[in-house]
Amino acid sequence: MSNQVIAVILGGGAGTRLYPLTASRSKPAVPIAGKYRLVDIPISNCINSGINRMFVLTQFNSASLNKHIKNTYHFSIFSSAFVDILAAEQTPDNPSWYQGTADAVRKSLRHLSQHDFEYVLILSGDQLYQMDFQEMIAKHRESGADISVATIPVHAKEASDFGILKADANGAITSFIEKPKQELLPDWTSETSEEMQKQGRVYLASMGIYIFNRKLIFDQLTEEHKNATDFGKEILPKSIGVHKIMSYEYDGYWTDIGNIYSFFEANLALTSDIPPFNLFDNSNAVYTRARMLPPAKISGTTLEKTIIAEGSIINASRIENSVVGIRSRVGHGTTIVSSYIMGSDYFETIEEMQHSVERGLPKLGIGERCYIRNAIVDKNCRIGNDVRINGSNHLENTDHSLYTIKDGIVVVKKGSILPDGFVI
Ligand code: ADQ
Ligand code: ADP
Repeated sequence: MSNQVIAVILGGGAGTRLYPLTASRSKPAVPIAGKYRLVDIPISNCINSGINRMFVLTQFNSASLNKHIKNTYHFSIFSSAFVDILAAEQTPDNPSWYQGTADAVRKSLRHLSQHDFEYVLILSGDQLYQMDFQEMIAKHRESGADISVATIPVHAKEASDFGILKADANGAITSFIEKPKQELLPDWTSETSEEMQKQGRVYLASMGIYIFNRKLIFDQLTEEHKNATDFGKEILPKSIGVHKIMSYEYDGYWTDIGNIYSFFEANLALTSDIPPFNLFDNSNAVYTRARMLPPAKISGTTLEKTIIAEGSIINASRIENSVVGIRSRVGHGTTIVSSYIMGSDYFETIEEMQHSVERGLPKLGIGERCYIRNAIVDKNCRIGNDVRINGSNHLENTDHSLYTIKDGIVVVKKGSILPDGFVI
């Protein structure tokens, strides 16, 4: 079945919701879980589902994304597999960036048309989940659908963030509204399973995962809705009653990680005893670049519910409920609580460290006697000694040259230098 499906991964719009993590890289390249990048999630799901032809659509083409894809996804020359990045590009007839999800797919049609496939699987690039797409494709085919939408029951408090739909007893979608206002919600409840009802999850949300039949995607984007820019706002609601559009209900773990708060929560959730997203699953491996890093070295540190990635050198006093990424260096006496430290892209040599110290520059990594709580520290930061970062809801949202505060989470920008004694 794999050669009947081609996947299109939507790698991000303007990227403002994950700012400042997207200030100097495209969204698919944002590092997660200490050693992966966002784009590894949908790509791994595709590979584990036997789908091995993928386009990643991105608004701008960062060096880190290119390098990551090029160095990670190597396929045999005897297979048709590929992961290709399509960055929004100006051509004589397309002077602009992707205007939205449908517009992004429209501009990729000329690349898609060169391949053999029956179905196109459209995926978001900012979700954490492990899903077997073959089951969804089989249902799509069995039901004779033109379009299938993966759906999941959600609570009232999240329902306004999603496309919400209603389906009949056979799963055919009968109505759809993109991000309904809270006051409209009473009209949009569904008869979800008993278990879901018990949890208060009575709204059927679109997961932003779609299957379209080949002919239909071309027809819709070039003729029927040739000016539509979004799937959720335009294409899906307008397809109801015109095409057969089915709901594929999913009941596994799935979370949107499109903003700083949800990104932070999803990373920290990986540290619980049995995390809902399982990195330790043989049959659902998450792929990433093989970096040949040395094992982590830890001394004198109390670790509680913490992930430490390869290449790290940790001398901290205590690290709790945190994710510590590749090549992190943390000095003596430091405490880190509920934080995501992304790590570094390179090691500093002993000479470079001495040179930094002589120039009064903090060494790469986190210094001594620091206290860091509720923070995301982006890659390649130099945090001096006795620095205090204490994220909390009392802090106002701000954007400083070295850090941004969003929803009480302090995000230290990539490559920032925080001098000794700095306090946030
Ligand atoms: P959102 O995620 O809010 O809702 P959107 O911002 O359109 O919708 O993003 C969908 C995906 O496409 C994201 O991965 C995003 O990064 C990417 N994307 C957005 N604009 C893009 C562009 N111009 N070029 C390339 N990629 C782009 C959607 C649906 C809802 C559904 C939720 C589920 O519209 O109906 O409930 O996803 O998360
Ligand atoms: P990001 O992971 O933040 O998206 P990139 O992958 O674009 O960043 O950039 C990281 C790359 O930059 C790494 O491959 C690393 O080799 C290189 N790099 C950056 N700074 C240095 C440095 N001082 N010495 C060696 N390599 C560096």
